[in-house]
Amino acid sequence: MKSKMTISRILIAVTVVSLLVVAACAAPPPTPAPTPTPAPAPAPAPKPTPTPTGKPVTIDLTARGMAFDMTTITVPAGAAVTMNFSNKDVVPHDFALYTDSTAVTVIYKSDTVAGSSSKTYTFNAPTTPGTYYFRCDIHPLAMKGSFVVTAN
Ligand SMILES: [Cu+2]
Repeated sequence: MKSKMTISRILIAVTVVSLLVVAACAAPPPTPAPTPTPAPAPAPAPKPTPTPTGKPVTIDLTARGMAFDMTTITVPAGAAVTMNFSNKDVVPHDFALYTDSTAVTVIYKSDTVAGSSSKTYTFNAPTTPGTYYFRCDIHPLAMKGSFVVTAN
């Protein structure tokens, strides 16, 4: 009786092992993992030009007789402004652009232009449409105006 049990157990064990072997053989060979194709390197995005960013605009601003020849300068939002600044006086002037007439927050400030000379500046207009403020920082009460930025 005891040996019969043992034989039964052995048979069961052999059967199980056989089934496992058959199962292992029957199992489809592991498909090789597809070689990951390297993603095509994306074409380098064109680098944005740091400055200028917007539509090019040229402004000729003349200072003469302690006054600017324009009291309103209008440009499109974000314009790349080239300013030809001509100082026809004997005293120095400059061009400073502020967020408003409190002249606290500077958007752009040029170098001083000595009496009777010219300089060309480039700067970006604000990207937010609105009315800003410009002046000569040397003669802020006499030389000032509105810098209007229009929607593109
Ligand atoms: Cu001035």
